[in-house]
Amino acid sequence: MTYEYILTREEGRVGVVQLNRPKALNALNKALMVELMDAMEAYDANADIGCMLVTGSAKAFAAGADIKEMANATPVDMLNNPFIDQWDRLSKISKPVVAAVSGYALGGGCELAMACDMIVASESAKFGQPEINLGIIPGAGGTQRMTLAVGKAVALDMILNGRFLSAQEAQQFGLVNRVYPNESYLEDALAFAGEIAERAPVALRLAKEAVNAVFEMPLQAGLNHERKLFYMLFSTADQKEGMDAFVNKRKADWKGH
Ligand code: DAK
Repeated sequence: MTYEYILTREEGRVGVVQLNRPKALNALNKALMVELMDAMEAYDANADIGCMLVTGSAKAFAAGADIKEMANATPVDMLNNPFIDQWDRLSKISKPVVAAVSGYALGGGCELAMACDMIVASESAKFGQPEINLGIIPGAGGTQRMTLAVGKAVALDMILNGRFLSAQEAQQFGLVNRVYPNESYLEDALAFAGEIAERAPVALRLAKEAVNAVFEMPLQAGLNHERKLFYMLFSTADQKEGMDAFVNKRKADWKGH
């Protein structure tokens, strides 16, 4: 499959999707978002892929939604815009998704990184929700996910005041999992995603589902849900394989079912 705005490649069991609209700092237009989701859904359905890595360029993960594309929009244009539907597709991806951020992750770019499961960053990464400077507010999860990740004080500083977080600050506040040197961040991110990708696929999928339930359910309902997923894993070959491998002091050979 060839795309106009993204590049895809497989590195072992990692499906890499690289945003590739360098002249516009990877601004997220409608076509790019559709391509991104087509590629991610294809990797989600591919048993040879265990984890996805979404990345941009060294200068920009993504500088936001395409301002030029929406500058003259009416409310009804925005309502009918398939742009937002792509974010719903992203929330249905079942495999783990890591965002590897270098340079700018602003507005919708920051929201895209946060809609992934984990974020790793280069030292030069900058996270921001500067929509206030355009007379709007975040519209793809920024007010919610940023506040859940970093807390109200920092989130409001970013959203009301346009404050950018450095990679180090983002890690300190709990938005980012790892910060890597600029020279090696992509290799380091691939190694990070590669370790996840080698793990038992069904357990990975259910672990992601269980953690995400925290944001949807009261505690007791979440605990009950977790327990059912836990029981379900005892029907998999991989649970038998993982425990047998432990008992017999050998490396597990995951079957994926
Ligand atoms: N959109 C379109 N083009 C962009 C862009 C963007 N977000 N960001 C950069 N570009 C373009 C610039 O216009 C420029 O293009 P040319 O002039 O060369 O044609 C090129 O990329 C290089 O940018 P600069 O010349 O500005 O580069 P600098 O290094 O000087 O500055 C910068 C880099 C990242 C600080 C600056 O470009 C910047 O401030 N960019 C805008 C950042 C921003 O405001 N982002 C938030 C956008 S609003 C929705 C849900 C969510 C959203 C929308 C809808 N729905 C519910 C439907 C999200 C909204 C947003 O993200």
